[in-house]
Amino acid sequence: MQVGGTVAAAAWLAKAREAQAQPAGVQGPPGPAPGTTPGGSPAVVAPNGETLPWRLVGGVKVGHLVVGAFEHEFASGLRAECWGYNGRTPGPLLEATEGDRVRIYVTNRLPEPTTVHWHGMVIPAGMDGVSGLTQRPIPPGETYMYEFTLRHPGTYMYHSHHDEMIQLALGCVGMFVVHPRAPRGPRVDRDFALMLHEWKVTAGARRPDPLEMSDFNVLTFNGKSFPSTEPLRVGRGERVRIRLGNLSPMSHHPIHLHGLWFKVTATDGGPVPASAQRPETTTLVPVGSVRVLELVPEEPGDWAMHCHMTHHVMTQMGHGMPNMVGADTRALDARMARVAPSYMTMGTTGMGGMAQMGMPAPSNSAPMRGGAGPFSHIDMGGMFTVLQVREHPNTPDPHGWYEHPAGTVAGPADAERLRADGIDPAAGAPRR
Ligand SMILES: [Cu+2]
Repeated sequence: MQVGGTVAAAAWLAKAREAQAQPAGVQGPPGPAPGTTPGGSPAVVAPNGETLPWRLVGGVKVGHLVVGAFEHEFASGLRAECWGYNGRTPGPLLEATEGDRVRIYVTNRLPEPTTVHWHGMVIPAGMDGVSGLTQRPIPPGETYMYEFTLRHPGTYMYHSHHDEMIQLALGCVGMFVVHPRAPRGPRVDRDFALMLHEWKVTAGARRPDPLEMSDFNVLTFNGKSFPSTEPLRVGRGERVRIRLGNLSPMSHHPIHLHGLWFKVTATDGGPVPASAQRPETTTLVPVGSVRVLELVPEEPGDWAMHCHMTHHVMTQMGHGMPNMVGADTRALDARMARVAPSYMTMGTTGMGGMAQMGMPAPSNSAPMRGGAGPFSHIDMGGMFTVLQVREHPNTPDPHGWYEHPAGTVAGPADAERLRADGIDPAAGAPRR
């Protein structure tokens, strides 16, 4: 009976994934999600993720989450056994509409009990998923049923509420969007959901270390580190919503967007009144919180979007190394060369250039990794992605990157122009 159910669920999920892979009427990923919600907003896109398919049974939206272990790839060259929902972390995006009744089955394939808590949702207390307090934990191998009505639209999350330190650190997290039934506020053209997370993956280890408290070395948007993060593609002048959820074990993430200003229009506690929305370029997303941003980009380009904690955008770079910046290591290098001919002390001029040196690294690690950029190597990894603002967002870029109009890219200063402007690079800074 259980085997039959599992096979049916697997077939259903496979079919849903297939449908997800080729959304009708969309040219090139990512683009607007197929269809719109009853309130008229576009469906939410989860970059690098997927949306849980519902099955309508007697007017109830029925979904199935299978909690288990699986191999997850953070970026090419870096994999680990994570825990999550339906073979992914974060789990599939749950997306429904205000007033919907949902019935969510949770099958536990972990080696220990679990629960699912619906973070931020106001539902009957017995559905809140807190192990011991509101329900018995789900034993391994068993399936529990949660059922409630989505009374309040908003952006919420879901996560384990049993053995939280282990299960959240290993990836038992996801997002849950409830659209309003009638339009609220200005209609958005694009809607994205990104979950922020952090991990400690010791080089060569099979699993992330759930006991780490501070030295996280893999930082992710929707489970991926740059350059494996899928860009967010939008049109110039479009109204864009980005829903950020943070279920990292320990860190708050100040998320920064370049080239535009945004307002925080909602949290997981509901809409922020217009009078309390202030313009920002960075917003802190504390652990256990959602921040919903709305923006209208006016300047096309490839704009960086990243956590502004510098250690969170240089995955696995430099932790545990001595500080060599500015050190004169010529004598040391000469001595070391006697025993190791190719020896060179690293980090004396900073670490930005180390990303592209292709140094030998332990297997299953992503040290000193960034990504290829249109001008040179991008030395950031981790919690970094690109907001692609285009005049024609549904037309692919011929070279994969923004084509800058002539004369709008910073470059080497022209000697004649320097002279005309009275700038002498050999002199010190101008004095007043
Ligand atoms: Cu961060």
